[in-house]
Amino acid sequence: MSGVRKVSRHDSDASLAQFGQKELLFKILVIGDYGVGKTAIVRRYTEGKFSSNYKITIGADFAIKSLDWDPHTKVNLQLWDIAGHERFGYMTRVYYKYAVAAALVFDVSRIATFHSVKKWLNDLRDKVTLPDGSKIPVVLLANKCDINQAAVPNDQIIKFCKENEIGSWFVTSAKENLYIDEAMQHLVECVLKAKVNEEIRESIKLREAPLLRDKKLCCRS
Ligand SMILES: Nc1nc2c(ncn2[C@@H]2O[C@H](COP(=O)(O)OP(=O)(O)O)[C@@H](O)[C@H]2O)c(=O)[nH]1
Ligand SMILES: [Mg+2]
Repeated sequence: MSGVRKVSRHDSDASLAQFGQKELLFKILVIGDYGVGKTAIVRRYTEGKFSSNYKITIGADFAIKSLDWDPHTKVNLQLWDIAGHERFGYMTRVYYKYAVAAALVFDVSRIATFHSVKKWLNDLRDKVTLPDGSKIPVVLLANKCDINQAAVPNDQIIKFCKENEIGSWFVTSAKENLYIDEAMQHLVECVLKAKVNEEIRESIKLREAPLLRDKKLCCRS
């Protein structure tokens, strides 16, 4: 049995155009060392539950969370739990394929899991980019903040984020339900912003195209 309940598969880019509503599907990866709370975070976020005893999950698995983002937009998040592959310390390209964002998790009470974050980030950035070639948005989650034994000082986390171009980090607790909604909300905002930028770039390219006489100049941004 898997640790994350499969809810349903949604068709990519399903359209609610007839209701004047746009529906988006974002694949979001949840990665990090074994035991940091990835499954707990996904469960908390998608089902509102916490358990201290999850079965080890085998194989890639995902859960869906639907957000009514604004009156015109519904966002379906497909959260991919790493599902028992942590022991390898990296993931296959197939798992990363089509992902538009990632939550990178470590356990604040175990410094070794923080040291692994760099490895996860390198693997991620090596294997996946947004369609325009830019880095996918990443949020760093310092989980289990309810445990009063923070082994990783905040300044180390801040320094790491700065050095590795991670825009934001959140102190979270799947157990106490702290800052998980906020972190995911932030990640979706980043994806929407990246998507908007891409759309603008596309429209600029389209508008510029008839003006270009020299083909060699075409489509360079
Ligand atoms: N105290 C505390 N324990 C947590 C938290 N999140 C997860 N855990 C516990 O940490 C263990 C590993 O969690 P799990 O979600 O299976 O980790 P995963 O291997 O990264 O998927 C389980 O016993 C969870 O109950 C948290 O925020 N606080
Ligand atoms: Mg798990």
